Amino acid sequence: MVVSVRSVQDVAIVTIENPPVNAISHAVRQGLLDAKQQIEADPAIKAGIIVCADRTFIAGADIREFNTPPKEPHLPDLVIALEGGKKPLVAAIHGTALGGGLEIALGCDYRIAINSAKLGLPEVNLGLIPGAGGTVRLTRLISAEPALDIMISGKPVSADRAKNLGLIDATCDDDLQNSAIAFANRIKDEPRPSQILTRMADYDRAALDKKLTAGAAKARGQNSPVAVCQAVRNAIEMSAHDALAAERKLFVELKSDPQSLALRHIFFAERATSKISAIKGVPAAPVNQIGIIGGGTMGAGIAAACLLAGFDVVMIERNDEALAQGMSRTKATLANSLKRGLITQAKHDRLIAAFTGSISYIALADADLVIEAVFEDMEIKKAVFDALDQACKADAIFATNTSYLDIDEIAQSTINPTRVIGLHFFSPAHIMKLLELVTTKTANPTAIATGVALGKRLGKITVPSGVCDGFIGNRIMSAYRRTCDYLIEDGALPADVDAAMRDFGFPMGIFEMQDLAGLDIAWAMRKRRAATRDPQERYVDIADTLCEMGRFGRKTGSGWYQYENGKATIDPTVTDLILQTSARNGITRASMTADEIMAQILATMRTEAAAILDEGIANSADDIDVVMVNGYGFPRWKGGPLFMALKP
Ligand code: T1G
Repeated sequence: MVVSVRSVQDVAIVTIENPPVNAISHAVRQGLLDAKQQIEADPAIKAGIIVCADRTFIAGADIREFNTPPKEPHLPDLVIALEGGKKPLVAAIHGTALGGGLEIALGCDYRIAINSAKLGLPEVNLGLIPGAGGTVRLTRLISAEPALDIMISGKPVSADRAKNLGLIDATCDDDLQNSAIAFANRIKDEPRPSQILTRMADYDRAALDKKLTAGAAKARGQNSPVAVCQAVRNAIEMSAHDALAAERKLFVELKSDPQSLALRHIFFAERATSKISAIKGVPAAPVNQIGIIGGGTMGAGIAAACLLAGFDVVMIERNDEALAQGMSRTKATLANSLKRGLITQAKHDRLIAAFTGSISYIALADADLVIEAVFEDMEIKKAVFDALDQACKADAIFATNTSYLDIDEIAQSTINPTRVIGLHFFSPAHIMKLLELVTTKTANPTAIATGVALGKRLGKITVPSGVCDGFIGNRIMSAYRRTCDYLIEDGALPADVDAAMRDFGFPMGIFEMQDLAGLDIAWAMRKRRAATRDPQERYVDIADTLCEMGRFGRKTGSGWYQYENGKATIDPTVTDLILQTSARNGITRASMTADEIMAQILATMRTEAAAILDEGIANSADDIDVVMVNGYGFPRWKGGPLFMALKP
């Protein structure tokens, strides 16, 4: 029974139990409708509460049902049935009340929530808008501007914020069910509040219009934010009946929009990446204390991520000065989280207390897992792992954060290679959600399972990768960066390529990105590989020339572009260099359109992805899409380079 009803004196308690997140499946909709009818028909019942079992209130409509024809009762009709009738309903919220879950709560007369609950209408993240009356009821209940903020951001609000907005009637401590019953006993003999659809909270039209214009402008080619803005306009300009009909029409259109299909694909793909068959049923090793070797940008960021996730962290550096710098980098990140209100002062102080450092590996005697993040040099890394072998307990798991060095070789240099994995974080490590878990030939299932569990605790999207040059993401990026070098030698200019990538939906183009990251990093790698490069492979040396000129990008004031006060401008020197290179190589330059540029970039991504799949480096095409969307700026609403290729 996904929906059950029991009563406590004259209050009915409707409990939904549809794990894992009480999503509104057809059975839940039917069960709730039956429960409402049962309450209305029972003379002994004066009021009802709707509560959910397990960890959360309803987290939304069941997204898995979206690709099949909807079955009655449809959710909008259920909400109307809940708000009708003679007896009041109280929604009792814990965990997250999201999407259709909040819309069901808006169909109730009252809403109460425990202090830790969150409430939102995140449909825009799926390329949709609320489709069960949420755009109308939320706008009319709490006023158009905060309603627009909630729907266009897709971000939930806290119970406290919801109370201040008038979205809920009360908050309570953890004893939710008894608080809800007490609340119901207080209101059961009171006149029912007016239905939300008959209300219209005041709003400032001028301020709203500014937000609506800004919201649509920020959409950057995405359809659902624009639809949210339209739905809010409808909610204040149309009758409730017409606004509901208009919302339904917009929702149905968006449900078959390729952008929504792509976003729903990515939603499930992200949750599937860490379901690795090789570790099914294998318990992760317990991890309480994590050692971080290296306090540079990555080491300090990883230390912050681990502290914020509740681990004890010991940072190791080679001398006192480097240790002090590394620890202060991590503490600065924690201070910033405090300043931005992401953590409380009490939590901040606990994290600082959980953070220690040493220049001696002896401090790692109790570490359960150690993440190495030192300079990208194989000999230096091997020396670190040798020291770890001497200092750490026999069952400690070792991980390297290397971006491209051979982890099999590192593992083979240790006493017990089965406990060595790669954990490739992306900078800034405490913010970027992507984590590539690199499994060596020798890694044992416990080490892999522990890496997956760590990723979950850190709130990461953990994608398994085999060992190869660049793993999944950097390998694909190196391939399409080469293609972009070919394109500028063949006739395009960096600004053309960057504009094409931005128009496609990337936050920035590949040349802007190199100037931001620094051209010297890739230059050093190209020089290291020069001796082994395939002489038959086309090689464009324009970037090398820029580096020889000391043009490393933003940090030197010029790279592919010239920088004045942080603003990029096209530099004729670079244009001339490109033209001369084409001439020197006998290439007759030909201009190309943005579509032609993107077609070549996408083709390269897919070719490299196919090789990665053939070599067994990635487990699935979906995993590769997840990497490109979460680590390389591929527009989420296009689903990834491989999902796009499947489009009819
Ligand atoms: N439908 C189906 N399955 C869902 C689901 C949903 N709405 N939400 C989560 N799951 C599954 C998920 O795939 C995973 O499955 C498991 O639950 C745990 O999820 C009409 C149209 C609630 C904050 O967009 O944001 O209502 O991998 O790993 O990190 O207007 O899930 O275990 O097999 O993410 O603790 C609107 C989406 C829907 C919320 C929990 N609602 N979900 O996070 O667990 S559209 C949403 C989330 C809608 C109406 C519209 C998160 C979470 P498995 P998880 P988590």
